[in-house]
Amino acid sequence: MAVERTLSIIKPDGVEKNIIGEVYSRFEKAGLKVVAARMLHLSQEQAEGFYAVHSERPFFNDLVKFMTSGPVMVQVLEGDNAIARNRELMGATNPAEAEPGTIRADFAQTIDANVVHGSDGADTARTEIDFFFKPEEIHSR
Ligand code: RTP
Ligand code: MG
Repeated sequence: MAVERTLSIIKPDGVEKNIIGEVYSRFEKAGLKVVAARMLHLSQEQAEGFYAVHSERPFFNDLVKFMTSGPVMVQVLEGDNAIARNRELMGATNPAEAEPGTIRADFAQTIDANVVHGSDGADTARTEIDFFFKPEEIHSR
């Protein structure tokens, strides 16, 4: 298995629910290491830029509004198969369809407020990590 890096965000609802530690614990138990992290409140420009791929989708404005509604916790996860492993931990986008025991099934209420983001492939992982972190801010170990 290849060691990969992926970008994870604990969205404003996750920070508000005070479950940063709970989510980090799930990463750690799954063998993923937090190798970079920062809390920030996204500006409208940052949220629009980060989700530019969705700019033509009907939910884009709601998504940007939600992602700028409070602080988020952004982290780079590293480990074997990190991209897919993180997506497994997150569960389906719509919490109503997420497998029991996943982060979204356990903590999310709606498809908009679904607690976490995770890169969906190798190319997006690279782009999304570069969006938030300089190489010297990432601490592999
Ligand atoms: P994410 O990017 O946040 O990790 O989630 P995802 O890959 O599972 O879902 P994606 O298709 O990339 O959509 C990004 C976020 O937009 C919101 N969304 N709303 N109302 C809707 O139909 C709808 N579809 C997507 C979700 O909050 C989703 O996480
Ligand atoms: Mg996505």
